[in-house]
Amino acid sequence: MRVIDSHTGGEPTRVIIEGGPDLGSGSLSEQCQELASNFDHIRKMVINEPRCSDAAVGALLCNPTSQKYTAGVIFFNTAGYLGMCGHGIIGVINTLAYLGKIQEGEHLIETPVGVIKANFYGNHTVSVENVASYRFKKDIIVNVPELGPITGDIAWGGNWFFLTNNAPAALSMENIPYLSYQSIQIRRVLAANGITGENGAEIDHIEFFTTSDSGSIDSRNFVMCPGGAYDRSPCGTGTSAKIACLAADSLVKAEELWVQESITGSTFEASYKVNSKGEIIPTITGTGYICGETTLIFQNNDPFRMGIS
Ligand code: PYC
Repeated sequence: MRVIDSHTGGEPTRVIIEGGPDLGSGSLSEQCQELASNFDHIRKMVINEPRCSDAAVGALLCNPTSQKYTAGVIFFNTAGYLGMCGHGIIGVINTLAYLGKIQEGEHLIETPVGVIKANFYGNHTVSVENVASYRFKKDIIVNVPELGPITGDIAWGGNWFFLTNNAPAALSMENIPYLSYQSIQIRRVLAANGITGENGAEIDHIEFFTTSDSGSIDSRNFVMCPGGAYDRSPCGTGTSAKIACLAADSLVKAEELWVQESITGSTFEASYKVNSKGEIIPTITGTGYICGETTLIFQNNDPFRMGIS
């Protein structure tokens, strides 16, 4: 199996370019179901240690349902499958460009949660016009052991987020282990109390946010992804969820620029427009860099052929 590794604002994406399973020609959510039901071992082999890690997001290129789409893509990580992945789309577009499969310009990419529009400007830079994003619930209070009451919003940006400015410590690199531990506690409390996204969907991303030290940056965040790894990038779907909350509170106007910084200091530029249905459509712009081209080898007698689960 051949993969290309890239990073977007420090967050890794691993794209399978050869040797992945054929998932047929159903809708992307049907193909994702097929992958999860019959080929979940492939996800584990590609993304789990020792061949990869908790920090990375994998991307399987699939048959799109229409020729107008440049590609279909299913994102996954060590914990399972992601509806969408903003940093991952930037990684996929840079990977396709590196392989000479796409040129600068607009590319429609199909994901299990909808079609997104990626604009490749060259020079590693990609804008992602995301799926419609919205705040589902405002000011939800959860009682977290050791922390007490934490107030946050539940929002959709292609994945489900609980967003709070009640960060348990400063959003700085030396606090990453503590922020990771407490964000996982919050996720557990949400699940234990039946607090979900719409239609009972699990809230699998927790986002702390605060102001930035830099005057040109609007917000700094820490995002805990499904599993135990934090996002090294500002998180495209998390920034979309944040933009949806800001729009709902009339704190950011349509087309206004919003700069989101990650815990590692990388940034995404964000803005939104309102479509004819009145929905918030965020656009996230960031850069991605290729950092590896690898043939993965799975020897028959390797006790960790399937990865460490
Ligand atoms: O950029 O949307 C994102 C993302 C989700 C999980 C990791 N990155």
